[in-house]
Order: sequence, then structure tokens, then C-alpha cells
Amino acid sequence: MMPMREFPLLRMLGYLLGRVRSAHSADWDAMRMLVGSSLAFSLASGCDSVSFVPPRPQGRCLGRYWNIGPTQTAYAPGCWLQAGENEILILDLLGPEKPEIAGLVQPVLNELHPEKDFATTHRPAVKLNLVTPVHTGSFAPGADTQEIKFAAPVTGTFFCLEALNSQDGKPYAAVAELDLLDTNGLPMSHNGWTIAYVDSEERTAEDGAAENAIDGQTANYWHTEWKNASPGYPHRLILNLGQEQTISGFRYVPRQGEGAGRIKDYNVFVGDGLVR
Ligand SMILES: [Ca+2]
Repeated sequence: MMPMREFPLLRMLGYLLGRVRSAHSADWDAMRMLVGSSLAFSLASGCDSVSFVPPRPQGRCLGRYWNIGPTQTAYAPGCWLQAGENEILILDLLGPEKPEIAGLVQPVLNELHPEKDFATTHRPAVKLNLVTPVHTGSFAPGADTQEIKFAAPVTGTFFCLEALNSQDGKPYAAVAELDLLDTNGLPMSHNGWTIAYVDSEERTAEDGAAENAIDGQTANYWHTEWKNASPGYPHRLILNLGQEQTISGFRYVPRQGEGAGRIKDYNVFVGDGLVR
């Protein structure tokens, strides 16, 4: 079996949306001989990229790469390589674990790394400051949209739905969609909204991401974890509204279809310092 050759990256440049990493190898001819007429190389550095092979500027796109897999390599046909110096550009959104690439004898086409799904770990650790609810209530059972009016409008940058228990008594919470109502009772735009905090979301067995609660689609939903763990109530979903808003109430769309995760009792918090 032919040995793997490693070529360190020699140059790193910051660029646009991500970072461009450029590798110059003085030894591509040797590498080409090593692997025959074509070249497969590993992108095991953790990049999530689009890569190109020389000659520039007539470079060719080798394809997109996702570190979760299943393809862990890019492939450069030998006819695209030139004698002397060649260059590979890697557009990397996340940054490498190790800044290196390696030539491979055989491409890796069937390796999965679900643990590298950044979506499962991208929630920053925050400190919650939930003191006094602006509203406490109980949702009705069923899948119908429910509109809740506060006793008086409240102002804040953050909106927290704290679910205290479920309609079916199980530990799961789900929300198909949340809308906030302005002082005229009309739904506000979701533009600029982000998830400031969520205590649990199912990311393995289904897409239960908290963003599903504010994406405008009632068919999908935020769902707390159920595959590898079943954390209990209370469950908290905190929205960052991007700017201070005056809110007169909200609309809750329960999970449609199957009823698991529909919330019963809840608190709502609104304020500027709910998350720190
Ligand atoms: Ca949704």
C-alpha cells in the first residue's frame, strides 16, 4: 500500500465570508506519481469547503465538502495538474482543526461524522435572568393557533416562553410557530430574530431546532430532545428580537399532526436582560 503524503498549508488569508487557505506544493509531480495519474486528497482538517485546483485563474471547482461526510476527500483528475507548482484553494467557513491536507491512495467516500455537525453545538452558553413573568397562562389542548393578550403591553429585546408541563404529561415540548403581536395586535416581522437560548432541542433523530419555532412555517417545529435523552420541564425558548419591541401578546401554533410536545401551562418573560 502506498504511503500517505502530507503537505502543510503554507499560506493563510482572511477573505470574504470565510477564510481562504492556499496550499502550494513544490512536489505535486511526485505526488502525482505517488497516486498514479490522478489525485485524491483528504480534507480531514475539518473544513466545509469548496476547493479548486490549478492552473489559476482557469481553476476548476472540485466540489463542495461537508466534514460530516460521507465524502471525506476531494478528487483532482491528473489531467488538471500541471508540472511544477500547483495550488489548491479551500474556502473554509469554520476554520480547520489542523491546517493540513494529505494525498490519499484511495478516496474516502463512506465515512460519516455526525458529531461534527456544528448545529448541535453552536448555542453559546448564556446566563438566564428570569425574575417575574409578564404573563402566566395555560394553552388549550389541540392543534389550533392560540392568541394570547397581555394585561398591558410590555417592552423588551428578549421574549421567553417558559413551558411548565405538557398536555399529555410527557417531558417533551414542541412549538410549531410563535408570533409576537405589536400594540395594534398585529404580528410583528420575524426579521432579525434569533434564538438567544433554548434548553433542549432534538438534533439527531429529527430537525427539532429552535429556529423552526420562528421560521414562518407551521409544518415544522422546535422539539426538545427525545432520542438520546429526555430532559424534563420546564423548557425555555428565548428569542432575541434584535431590537427593543413593545409587545401586546403572542400567537402560539402547537405542533401539527401528532400531538406529542404540546404545551399546557406556561410563563412568558419579556425584557432587555433575560439573557446575559
Ligand atoms: Ca415553524
